Amino acid sequence: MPTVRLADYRPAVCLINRTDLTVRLFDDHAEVEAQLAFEPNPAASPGPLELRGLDLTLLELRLDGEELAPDAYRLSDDGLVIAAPPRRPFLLQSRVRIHPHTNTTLEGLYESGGMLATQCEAEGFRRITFHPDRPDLLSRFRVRIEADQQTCPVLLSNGNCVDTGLLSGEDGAPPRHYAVWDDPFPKPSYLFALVAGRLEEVQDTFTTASGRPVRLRLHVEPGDAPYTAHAMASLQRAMRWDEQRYGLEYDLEEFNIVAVRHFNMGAMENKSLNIFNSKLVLADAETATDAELERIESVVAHEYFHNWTGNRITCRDWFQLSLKEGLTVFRDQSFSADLHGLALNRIENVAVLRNTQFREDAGPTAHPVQPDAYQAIDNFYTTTIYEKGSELIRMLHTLLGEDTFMEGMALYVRRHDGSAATCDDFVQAMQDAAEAAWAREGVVPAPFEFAQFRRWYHQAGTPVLTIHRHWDGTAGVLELTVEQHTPPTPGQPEKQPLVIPLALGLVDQAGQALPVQLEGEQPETAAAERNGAWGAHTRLLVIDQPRQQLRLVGLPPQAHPPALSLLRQFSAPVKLEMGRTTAELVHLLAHDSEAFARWDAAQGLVGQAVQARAAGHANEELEELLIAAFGRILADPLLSEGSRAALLSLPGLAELEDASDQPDPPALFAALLALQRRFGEALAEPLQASLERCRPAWPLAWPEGSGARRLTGTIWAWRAAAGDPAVIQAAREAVDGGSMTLARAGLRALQCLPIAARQEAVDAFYRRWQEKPVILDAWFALEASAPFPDGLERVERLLHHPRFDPAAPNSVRAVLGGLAGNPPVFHAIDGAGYRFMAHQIAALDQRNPITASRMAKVFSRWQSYGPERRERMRQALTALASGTLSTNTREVVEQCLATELSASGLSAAAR
Ligand code: B3K
Ligand code: ZN
Repeated sequence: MPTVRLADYRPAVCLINRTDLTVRLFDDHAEVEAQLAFEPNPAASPGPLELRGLDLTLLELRLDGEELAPDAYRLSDDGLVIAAPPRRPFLLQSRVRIHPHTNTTLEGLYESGGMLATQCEAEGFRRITFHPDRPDLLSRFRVRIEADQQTCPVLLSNGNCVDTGLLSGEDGAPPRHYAVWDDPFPKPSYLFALVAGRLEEVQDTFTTASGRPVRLRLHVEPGDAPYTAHAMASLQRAMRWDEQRYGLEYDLEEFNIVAVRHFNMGAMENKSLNIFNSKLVLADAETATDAELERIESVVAHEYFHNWTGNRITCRDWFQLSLKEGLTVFRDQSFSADLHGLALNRIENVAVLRNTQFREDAGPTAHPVQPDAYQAIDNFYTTTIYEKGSELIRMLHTLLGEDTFMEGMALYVRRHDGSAATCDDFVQAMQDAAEAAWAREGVVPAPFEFAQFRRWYHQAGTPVLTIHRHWDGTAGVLELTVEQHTPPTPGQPEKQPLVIPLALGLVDQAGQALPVQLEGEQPETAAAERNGAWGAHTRLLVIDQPRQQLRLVGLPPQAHPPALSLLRQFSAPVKLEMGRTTAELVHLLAHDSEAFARWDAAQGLVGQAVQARAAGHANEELEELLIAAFGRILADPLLSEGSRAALLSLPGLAELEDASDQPDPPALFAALLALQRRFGEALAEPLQASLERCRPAWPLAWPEGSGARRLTGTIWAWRAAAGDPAVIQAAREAVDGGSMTLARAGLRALQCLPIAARQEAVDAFYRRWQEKPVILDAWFALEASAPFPDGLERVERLLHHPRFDPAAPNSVRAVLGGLAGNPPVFHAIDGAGYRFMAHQIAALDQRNPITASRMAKVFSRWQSYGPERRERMRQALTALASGTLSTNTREVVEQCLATELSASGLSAAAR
């Protein structure tokens, strides 16, 4: 499969004005008639016209009404080329046959639970009809759908429905009908959508800021309507928020969401017809956890926000994917933070970033936020494009401040609305707004160079900041030496220094915040003004040199240096390396007024405690300190239950692995469990008291009570690990209660304990939810990650379970992802877990390459493990590589096997 390169980008030879489709749906196939109105592109030199097409049977091809002579075009496996298209506007008509009912890739048009639905991003449209199918070609779509009225009463596409009616058929044939949809906004083909089926509809309305009514409809499988209220309310909140914060209004008379059971990812932002994985639509407190409700709210918002950042301004080519994804993630994170509080939201997002993106950035599939080459674009819907992309936008926001950032956004929208843009266009709009603001405010010199900031888009790898300090206790001067370094990544051995916003604070011996004043600056008041949203006691520094010295002056002279609270609010996606002592971290955990840095201190300490246990010798002293600190946190009246739960949360396994040299995942996993038992035993009383305090909040409706429920989950896990019979019973009984959050907290608390109550709870959950596939996936995941010796047989049984649907990516991910998250079984030293996984991925790849290639990334860190695991994983990868693989999976497997990563890129990463 050839590599696609950004350097090869050329404007299309022809533009398209209109894409008119007639889609005729039948029981076992569909026929698609397309009329494409082309015209020569003045920005391109003449050349052959390339249309893409996959698994299409061409029935007819006409140019301006005339059948095209066989020698006028060339048909191949992946498209059709017209050697010499007319140098004037022309109409190309094609008619093809496709087979949605046997399409297991879940791309293009396919069947799911009796309905037909599409997924076109990135390159699915070519499975529907011949088309250039590139994001920089925007055209107006008009779509006529014809189908059996009984099996497909609902017919949907983008835009407004302009006509419906009955078709006169043959006598005795089942009645057929049609609907015509017109989308007034030109769009790229990846935003096309079509849905046909028997669907139940839930309606509501929204009136835009300028007073236009919008009809909102959610379409779900019959029987699911009672579970749609949360998604609908989330949509309305998102629509309002985008008006209020960004001044961006919805632009059509209707907005539709369809829930589909078989879906490769979370959801898709097709213009006015969002298609969602049903697990991200169907939810209430009884059927979904608080975390799931919050995720649904944020994904509904994310897809809605794409209407401006993605649809109206789209991507010129797929190398610009983060233009829409990074920005839209930033927008959905801001939305959630506005609704539920910035501090906890930021902590959650950073935990995800560290456990997924940092891991990706340190392995063989590391790539820049703007990659410059790929084989299968689907492999690039990664946490780097999304989450790191969002961090880049956040850094711009941090560096420019809210007002200037919003001016940059407005400029970006003004310049590029209705067109396909690049990441560079976005940064340019920000730069222009910033330079205007700096000129207005007399800011000289510029606080940073945009050209240097742009390197973030092109350089892969997580930068490491190494900080050394020198304390002059007599003068009250703290000298910091900050060095930045980005480790090598595949294809990028050398890295350039970046612009890194570093937010910093100081905490004195008594736990008070000290003002941060750089040498040569005015004290206090000036700092407060300059820092804006950060407040007087946080200083935002710009690190842009390989090595930089900073002198913090005006500090009270004393023997002990103040504690350094660094990277507040996680001001940049970097790792810190500095010799902070346990005492200093404990001090920050007790006193830091900034929530993120405080949480981060706890994470660092717990991480050390886990590593010590995994290495075979518990650090008693550290554990005692943590127990005392957690005791204080549990009793601290100034903290919310949610903050307590966050401070008590344990680091993720991926992050722990990345912080170890040759990690031993089963040992880390056992250490985490043992530590929970230790905390549960040592903190019995404060945990019990906190439980009593949380209990009255259990029945409150989300988002109320979610902090208390989360803390309850932690307490249950720790106390159950310590063997508390009352907690074990409460956890078991929660499965039969009215809150899914508590039910799953109970299951989690019991999950790793080889006791009868565990199996009883799991069985009870199954009995209760066996008819609801979306919910039952949680059961599949639980069973697949049960850390018991019969692990692989258990997984094998799950894969053959009558309720397991191999065509549903959710279920496949539940079982295979559950196995990958089951260290003692997946990482068994004999390699049986790896072999099993490789075998399953190879089989899955035959049906669904997108889901298979994602799963293949479970092997990506093979080189970081000890010699035995490394060899067994390599064998599993090699076995995969020796079989027939899709382009998607082959690309991932080959990246993993390529050994160009230098030792330094692989060694234990800094924290
Ligand atoms: N844009 C889609 C993702 C499409 C993935 C294609 N393989 C969802 C989103 O990011 O909103
Ligand atoms: Zn998106």
